[in-house]
Amino acid sequence: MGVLNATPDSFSDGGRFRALDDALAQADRLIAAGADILDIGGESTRPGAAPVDESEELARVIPLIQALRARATTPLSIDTRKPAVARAAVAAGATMWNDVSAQTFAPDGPATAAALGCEIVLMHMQGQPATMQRAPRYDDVVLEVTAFLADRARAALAAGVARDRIWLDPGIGFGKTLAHNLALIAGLDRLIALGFPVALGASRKGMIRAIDPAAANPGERLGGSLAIALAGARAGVAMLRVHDVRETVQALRVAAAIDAARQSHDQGSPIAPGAPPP
Ligand code: HH2
Repeated sequence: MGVLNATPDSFSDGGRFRALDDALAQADRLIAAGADILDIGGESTRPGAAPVDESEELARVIPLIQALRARATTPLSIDTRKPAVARAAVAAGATMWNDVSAQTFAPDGPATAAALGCEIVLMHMQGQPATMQRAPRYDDVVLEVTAFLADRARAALAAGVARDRIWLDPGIGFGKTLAHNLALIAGLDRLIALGFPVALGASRKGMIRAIDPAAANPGERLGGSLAIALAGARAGVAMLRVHDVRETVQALRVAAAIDAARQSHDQGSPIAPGAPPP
């Protein structure tokens, strides 16, 4: 999933793709680089971000979705917490609703998702973007995030969303310390065990700077982003939300080629791995 933010203030690409032509050119680059889906956002949810009102968010994303639909067949996702924005985006051609509030932002979220019939991403966040990084607290972050997402998936199912339309996302950086983020990445198998496809978004995020303080600028976090993408893929994550599509696709292909070589090496070897020596 390639990130395309039509916002003035997103932490990584804020302001770069506000003009329609700039956003379309970036979409072309993401698609050429191998993105399977584009995630269009009109409201930054980075730590400290101020909420955006509905009319402003609609004005940022709907013309872009319409223009993209007219020129490319790549599926489009709308990154929004607001049911009205999701409705307009799906009417304009989006087929996925990516909601960082896991449909808790408005009471009609789950019913709207069911009526739209689109795919939905339910993401975990503790608190709200403006204040979520002040003092995140969990007793057992993996257990709590998994239980919350299981609960939100149940709410979606109860509202009538089809089971095969639901994705889950642990929400890296959304009300979490470095230790929480690392525990969630290390414990992805627990979330995957719920049986829904899992999405992961850690591209260029602050947790990388927390490990490498020299990477003050989000553009300097490619190495860390790739390390997390590979860890996610290895754990069985089905979708990676990234800014650097070409580099991520390349890393995944190289890792897959090594895995394939390991398998054929293990099969061709006269001694099965783990077998006692002759
Ligand atoms: N992260 C961001 C936004 N949307 N959606 C999902 N499903 N998972 C994520 O991890 C996620 C997300 C934040 O990143 P970005 O869009 O690059 O920045 P901003 O929120 O400043 O627009």
